[in-house]
Amino acid sequence: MCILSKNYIFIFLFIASILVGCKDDKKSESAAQAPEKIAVAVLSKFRYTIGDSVRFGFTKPVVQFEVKLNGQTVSASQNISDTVSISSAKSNTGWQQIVVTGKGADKTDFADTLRIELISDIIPDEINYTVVGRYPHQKSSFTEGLEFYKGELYEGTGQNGQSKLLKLDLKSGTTLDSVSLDAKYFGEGITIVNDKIYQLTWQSGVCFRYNMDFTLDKTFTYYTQGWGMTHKENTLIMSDGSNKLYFYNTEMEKTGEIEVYDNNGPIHKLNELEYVDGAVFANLFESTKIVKIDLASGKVIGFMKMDGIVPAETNVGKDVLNGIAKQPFDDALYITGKNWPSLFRIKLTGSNKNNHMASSK
Ligand SMILES: [Ca+2]
Repeated sequence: MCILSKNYIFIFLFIASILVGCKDDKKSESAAQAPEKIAVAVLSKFRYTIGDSVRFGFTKPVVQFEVKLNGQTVSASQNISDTVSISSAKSNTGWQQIVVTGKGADKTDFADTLRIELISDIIPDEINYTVVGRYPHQKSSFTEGLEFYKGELYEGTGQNGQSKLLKLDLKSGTTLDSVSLDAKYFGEGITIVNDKIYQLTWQSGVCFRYNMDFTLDKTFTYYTQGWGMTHKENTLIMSDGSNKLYFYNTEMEKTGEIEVYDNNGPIHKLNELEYVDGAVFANLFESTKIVKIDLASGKVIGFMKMDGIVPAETNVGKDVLNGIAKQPFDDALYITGKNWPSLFRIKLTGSNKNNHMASSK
């Protein structure tokens, strides 16, 4: 019995030693077969202002090469110091892919992928405004979304156990209709398209779609966090707390995204949104600033300082500004915040021009 056990132990150790040996063999085999990848095309820096020439060099003599920017072949000029320049003038803001392929003087082919970050070439204008109206806002509402539809005001609110979709009387602030979310959901941005109301949730990845009588029509899922929401025609526009805006069709299938930048870098914490004439107004989380984003390019073209309307009694850092709505027939914006007692009607009164073009960094 004892001898048998010893034999088993011996056999086990023998097999184990073979397995370990095989593993080591594989390791040395794969190390021998995988040559080190040495980049031929290298960037001197990765961040550029749109319009700059993007420059890269070669680490060895090259006899021919081709450059693709986001999959499109672009013309590249090579100067006497062997650096290559391509134009970034037609690109959008954000991260872009450059692929350089070619042949070295040693007759070996190469293919290198480079990554550049393009920041905006526009200095945003400060947009001025005056407060022209003030309405009551329910202090119990932790505002996450605000939108007018066919003359009626709708609000989405957050916090687990307190999240609601509300239809409100603007003048009195009283509730005309409401539906509560299950306590496991933290309600976020809302938008209304073709008589359907969409409501995001923060971290659940679930979007609810309601009929105009507040009955649930459909639920969708998505892969990011849910923050703000608005729409342009039939395209839903969504933020997730980053510097990105995501585009979805009305069945919540993603159709695109843009990265939002000003002339200094990415603009993070995009929160509640409102689409107006080719631009999206977004308030920035934990800030009293609203930025105006050109939807075609991702560039911030203007900003508003909202410090003047933050109610004195708000809980600083928690009861932040988070509600922007535009009445289609009213040349004004309606602004409120989380648990604010008031909803303000403001008129934009022009902007301080900043000569627009930013210099290269
Ligand atoms: Ca809005």
